Amino acid sequence: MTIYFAGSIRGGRNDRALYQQIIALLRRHGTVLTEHIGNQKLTASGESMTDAEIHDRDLEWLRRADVLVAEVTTPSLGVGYEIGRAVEWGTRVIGLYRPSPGRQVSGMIAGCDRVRVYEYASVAELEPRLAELLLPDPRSPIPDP
Ligand code: 6K6
Repeated sequence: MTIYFAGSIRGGRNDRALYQQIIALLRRHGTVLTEHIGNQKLTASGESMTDAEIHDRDLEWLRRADVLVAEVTTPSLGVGYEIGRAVEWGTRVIGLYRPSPGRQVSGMIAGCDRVRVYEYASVAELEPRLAELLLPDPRSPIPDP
């Protein structure tokens, strides 16, 4: 299984250690195309590629992925955009969200019937559920061709 993991970069890097842990779990289930998202050294301004190169490379990877796993707790325009493109292409999308007081996932994500948002409190809780979450949801509508 080819997995595209999405997590906030310019939206804020507070969760990057968590992204690393999730990526390590995902690697047990397939190839993760975006391991750099959890990289401690990757900052909002820290890569030598241009924005256009990043955009084009990431969309090419997303196009190849069987599933998009998006950590949506830290709101990010880029992650929202990737979710939108994946939905448009009929790619399976799993959102991972850690609820906290005063926060809510965007209605455009939580309200999209092609996105499964799984609420979790810790990576330890996520681990035993991951295999099941990565299975196609039989209730999902068949994507448009
Ligand atoms: C270079 C210059 C500035 O930032 C960089 C490195 N940036 C990125 N490298 C790789 N993927 C990126 C980068 N910026 C955004 N993305 C993609 O968008 C990733 O796949 C993330 O899931 C998502 C993060 O979007 P923002 O809006 O939080 O940055």
